[in-house]
Amino acid sequence: MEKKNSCAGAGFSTILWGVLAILVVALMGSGCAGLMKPRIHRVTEDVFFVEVEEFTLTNAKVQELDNASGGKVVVLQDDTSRAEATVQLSKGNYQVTVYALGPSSEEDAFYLTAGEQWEERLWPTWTGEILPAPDVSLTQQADGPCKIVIRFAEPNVQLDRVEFKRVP
Ligand SMILES: [Ca+2]
Repeated sequence: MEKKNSCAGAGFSTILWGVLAILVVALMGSGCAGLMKPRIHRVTEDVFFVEVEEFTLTNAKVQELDNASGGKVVVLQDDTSRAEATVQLSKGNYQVTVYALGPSSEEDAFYLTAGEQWEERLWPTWTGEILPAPDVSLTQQADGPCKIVIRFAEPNVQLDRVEFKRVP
């Protein structure tokens, strides 16, 4: 009887550890879980883009803009604002480019984190029209999801799309 009891005890704790392990994995994965997976718009074999308006948005406003890709842009409202998404990437090297409109030089900066890279403060090359910000290099170690986060730096920046270009 005692042996049986200890066996049953072991079985129960195994189940408990199993449940704990599942919880831990779920928590670790929650960095990407639940984020929007925007549609991939392929331009060439090595280039595609995603619309920022299809990201998971926190304290951000979607606006219509005629010459924007998809006819829409996202404006982050304040320093709590962010636009986040998970993009499925094949293993390899990429240049990530955010296209945005900054109305003025005091209203054009944002922060970008692409995958495991450091967060970078970026702004489009000129004001008043939708233009690319400088490329950020990204290495995807294995086929799988890559998290993209754009954070508020300055007001009224109109974020249009994020382009991925495969590079050697
Ligand atoms: Ca757009």
